[in-house]
Amino acid sequence: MSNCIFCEIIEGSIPSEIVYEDEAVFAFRDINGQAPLHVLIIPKQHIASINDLETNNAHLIGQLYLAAKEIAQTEGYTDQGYRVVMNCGEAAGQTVFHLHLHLLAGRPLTWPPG
Ligand code: DGP
Repeated sequence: MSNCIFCEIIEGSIPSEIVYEDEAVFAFRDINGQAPLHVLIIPKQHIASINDLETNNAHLIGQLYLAAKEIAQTEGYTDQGYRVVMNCGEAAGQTVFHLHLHLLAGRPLTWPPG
């Protein structure tokens, strides 16, 4: 999709530090990391937010979580623990309207989040 930063990252026209890629999923380090590990896991298909999900996206959402599990394992955080979170809408802090999971690890993560 034009005018989408994350679509441009998938295409490679905006550089990123890629940590995972398969036929449907792309993952790269957050430019403004909030923890020693902060990776964004996104579908290659442009979907703006959770509000735009449809029933036929259910498998894709599972693929995002399986990628999170694999990246956490590759980066060495399986046993220590990690957080996977998806913001939906401006009040929740969503700033980029291309669906993305945040994968965070490497420091104590408090609850509830701010
Ligand atoms: P959210 O606030 O949930 O929409 O998260 C968007 C995240 O995207 C935020 O943590 C910063 C990150 N981000 C925005 N622009 C870029 C970029 O050009 N490159 C990378 N690597 N991350 C970006």
